[in-house]
Amino acid sequence: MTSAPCMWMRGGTSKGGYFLASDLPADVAQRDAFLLRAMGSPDPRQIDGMGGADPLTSKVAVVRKSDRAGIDVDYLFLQVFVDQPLVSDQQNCGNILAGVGPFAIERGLVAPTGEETRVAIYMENTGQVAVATVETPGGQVNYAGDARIDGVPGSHAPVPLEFRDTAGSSCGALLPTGNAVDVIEGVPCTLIDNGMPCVVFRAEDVGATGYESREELESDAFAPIRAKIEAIRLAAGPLMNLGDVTDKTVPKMTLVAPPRHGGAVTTRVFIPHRAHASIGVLGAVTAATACLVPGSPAAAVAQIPEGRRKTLSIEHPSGEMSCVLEVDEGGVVTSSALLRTARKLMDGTIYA
Ligand code: NQM
Repeated sequence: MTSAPCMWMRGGTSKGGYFLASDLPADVAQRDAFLLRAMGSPDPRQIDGMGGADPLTSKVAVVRKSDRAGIDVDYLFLQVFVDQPLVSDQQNCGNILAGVGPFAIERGLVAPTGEETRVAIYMENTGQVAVATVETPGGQVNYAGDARIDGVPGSHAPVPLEFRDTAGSSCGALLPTGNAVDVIEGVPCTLIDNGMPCVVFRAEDVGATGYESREELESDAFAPIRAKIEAIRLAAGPLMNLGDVTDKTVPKMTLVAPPRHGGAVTTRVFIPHRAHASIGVLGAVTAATACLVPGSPAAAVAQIPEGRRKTLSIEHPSGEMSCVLEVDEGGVVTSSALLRTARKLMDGTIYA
């Protein structure tokens, strides 16, 4: 196969190609070879393809109509590595998820239901469900509006996302080791998965401040700290039921520090080798959840609002992401919600 229909979209703070499953090869090896060529990987500049030379812009959504009860569409997220010939389905992506509802309506997989259309999305990577609300005045997806998210210039139509039962999405349990704290390489860490496997530790415990820019985190001066963080990651993978994570994009390495702008906590995230320009959606939900784990490194630096419904503002290198968490009487997080935006950039044929 050398070409396929494809829509290029920004979803939250990420960007990538959205495909109908029926437009891609059913054979996984053929599909991945096609996507690598389409993105221009492996090549640090992705010069011969559509990828943006950054893991945040080298992403793919594969969408199909669902035959599951109460679900509109199934969404498979694929991370196309920039500089290695790898395509991974080993993580989810809540940013690319923001474009799935609009794409599904545009492609006729979901019928608009008035001013707004709720799209129930089964996330194949983790076997969980998200609900996106898409503005559809006059039966058309509307992308223009007043909603702003940090990390994206301008304003767009809001796409609220709701998650339930995300605990243990990939690791089998919220705290896969059963501990609030595990000490790895001498660093107290919380190994946690509330939608995204993350290792959460205090920035100062690895010699960082937690307030570095993306450039500083990726600079030569930071290399010894990155090496320490990678050693922690490789040790944490098997403890989190993820096996050997050498070639995987999880767990996400999440440095936390006290908030500086009135939020709940400050974060810097390695995903896992590049530093995130902001923070992932499910990564933010998981970091917020770590702040609620008594005795954890995140709880030690976080400012937590009162009440069963809490808005935790997660500070990151380009602003903040507000996560609304609902907790039960035992303090266990039962659902989360976030605001994203998405935009259709191109609809056409991609050549590989
Ligand atoms: O955590 C990047 C992103 C993500 C993932 C990454 C994401 C999420 O910002 O749900 O959105 O962590 O690799 O797109």
